[in-house]
Amino acid sequence: MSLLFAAPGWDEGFWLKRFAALLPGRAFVTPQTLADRAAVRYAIAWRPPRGLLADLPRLEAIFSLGAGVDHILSDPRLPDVPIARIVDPDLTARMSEWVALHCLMHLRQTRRYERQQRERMWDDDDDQPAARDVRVGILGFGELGRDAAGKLAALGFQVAAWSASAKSAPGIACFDGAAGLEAMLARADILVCLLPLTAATRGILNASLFARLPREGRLGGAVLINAGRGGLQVEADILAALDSGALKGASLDVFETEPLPKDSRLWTHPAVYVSPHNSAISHPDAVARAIAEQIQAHERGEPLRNVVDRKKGY
Ligand code: NDP
Ligand code: OXD
Repeated sequence: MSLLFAAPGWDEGFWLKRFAALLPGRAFVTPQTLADRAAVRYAIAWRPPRGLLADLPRLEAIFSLGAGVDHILSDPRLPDVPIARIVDPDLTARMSEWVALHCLMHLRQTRRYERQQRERMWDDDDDQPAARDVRVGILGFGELGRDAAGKLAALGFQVAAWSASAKSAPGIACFDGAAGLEAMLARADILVCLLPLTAATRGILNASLFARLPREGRLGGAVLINAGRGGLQVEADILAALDSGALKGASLDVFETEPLPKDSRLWTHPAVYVSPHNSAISHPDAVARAIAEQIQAHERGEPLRNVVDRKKGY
């Protein structure tokens, strides 16, 4: 029986050493060394090559090396086995750090003061809003959205969150469904997106949505922060909204095409922060341990945790 590690572009030696230490005595294969397809029992994957996971007759489960699973579910030849994703406190905490950092950077006008420092300009004549004056709306109230919401509320922001199903949480205004989205957008000075990429959410961050954001908030316009997936956003619409004033600023960690093409205007737009899809890189030891523990539990007859609902797509 073997474990297939399929994560093109990742350092296979580094990862296989970690998995071998946690799961001693197992055979590990990669797409390049895969010879006996009938021996593969588990697949550990990040953006696996299309069709690779088909025709593995003894495959019992697929483990995503990240929290998202769109990179696996998009394979039209995906076998019908459970897919488990990473839910890890280290990853969650790092995402909340990034979200809080960017909410605070927009609140405290970091770009402006960096420019002023470069120009040796002492301009303190400013009306500084406090976090309590600013309304944050979070799209997605799952593992990541919930943690970020709690931390932003602790900083004093007025926090709301939107999910598919109805939720409640102390101190957070919760919205769900289509009507809930309208109500939440209307009070989002900062819109944070922590949604998964599914058929229902693809392209949701578009011109029509930006037009429903308030312009009268204390930041002088709405700000978009997206760390969900690049496929959630229409980049041409973001740039047009920044130019028209429908958006005041944006922080983007994910992009339609990654790496972000060199000629994208997002790189140089003065109101945009770009980070290279690393808002929440969890420690490799934490990821490997989480997957190894799942495999060991499964072999003791325990149910897999964090299994994806394939109908919902997340
Ligand atoms: P969860 O599955 O825990 O949460 C997803 C949330 O989105 C849930 O609240 C869900 O609603 C909501 N949702 C999904 N579809 C819809 C919809 N159509 N309408 C309204 N709400 C919807 O995921 P996580 O919080 O763990 O992760 C979210 C995403 O973050 C991942 O899928 C991944 O793409 C991204 N990510 C990005 C990283 C990065 O480095 N940039 C790192 C890690 C993750 P409900 O609660 O009702 O189900
Ligand atoms: C993830 C990611 O989904 O890093 O974990 O994007």
